[in-house]
Amino acid sequence: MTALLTLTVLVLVAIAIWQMTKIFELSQTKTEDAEIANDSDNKINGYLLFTFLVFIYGITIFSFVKYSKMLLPEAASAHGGEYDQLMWVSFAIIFFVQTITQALLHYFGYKYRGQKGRKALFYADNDRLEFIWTIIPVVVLAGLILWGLYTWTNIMDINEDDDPIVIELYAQQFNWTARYAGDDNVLGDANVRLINIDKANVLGIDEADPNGEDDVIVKELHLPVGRKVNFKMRSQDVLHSAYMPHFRAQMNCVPGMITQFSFTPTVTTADMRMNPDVVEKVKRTNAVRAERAAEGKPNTDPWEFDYVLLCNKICGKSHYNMQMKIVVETEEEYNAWMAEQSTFKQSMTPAE
Ligand SMILES: [Cu+2]
Repeated sequence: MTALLTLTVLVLVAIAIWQMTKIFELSQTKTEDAEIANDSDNKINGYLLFTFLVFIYGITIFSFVKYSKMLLPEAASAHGGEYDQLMWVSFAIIFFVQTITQALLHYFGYKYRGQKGRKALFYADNDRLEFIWTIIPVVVLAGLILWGLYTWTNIMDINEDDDPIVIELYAQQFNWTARYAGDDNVLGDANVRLINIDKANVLGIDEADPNGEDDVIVKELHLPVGRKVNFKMRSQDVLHSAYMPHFRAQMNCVPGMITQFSFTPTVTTADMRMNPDVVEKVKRTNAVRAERAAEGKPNTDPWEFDYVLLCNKICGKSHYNMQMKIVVETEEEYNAWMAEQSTFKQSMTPAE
């Protein structure tokens, strides 16, 4: 807020100075037409172009150095590598083209600046040049788009092969609930109209549907490593988006319909905690928290890395904190955890 105020004041002062300069100029008797740029004006603007070029290159390098550590660690899902590769190749191409075209743009702006006596050359067209600068983007973009489509089709191919676990992710303002399909691996029918808080039926599971009896409702998502998961998303109220950044997964949750996403987690939480990038990040975060603790501020407990499910649609005032912990573990740990959970039938409060 202080920064915004300072900025506003600075802008207002700049406008005031500019206006005063104009008044001063108007009050002077004109010796020459000051509104027409002369050679020295053009030269100054030409050099300013170079200064701006140095600025954008500088800020690019600065951002790379300073903010690269903010990027996500290696992907923790089977499809994540392919997804990252596509993104990095796109980045590299954009970066390469941007660097060269900006230099050319600013250099020519300087080289052909206005000069007394210089006349613009009328140059209709050059077929060869036109061909080159059309065909190169066509080939590169076609390649990227085809590769992207191929990757997209691979990632979005949701099927029942390889015995996936079926899990529902239920979104509401402002929390997540997960529902496992249970022993039969079939989710019971559900509808928001069937929600019955008195009977602890928070997800509106159809009590008459036998498939729902063994469903398991939880507030922490556990996934066995290496096993494919088919997620079915629902929303109770508004648009939400189930975002699992470490698995490179995101799918909108739309009221009134079921959306799907499928992936196979490949790295357990325990292994990801040993990833060098994650170790670094935890260290940095905890250093900040230790500082806050020293100043007597709240929220200073040391942080331990965990996968998270976040909401990625601005769905209301507590959107920022709409999250659920995800634990990726071995098959044995997962089975042991699942054995402790109670089914929908067991957890339902009998009607009085
Ligand atoms: Cu949300």
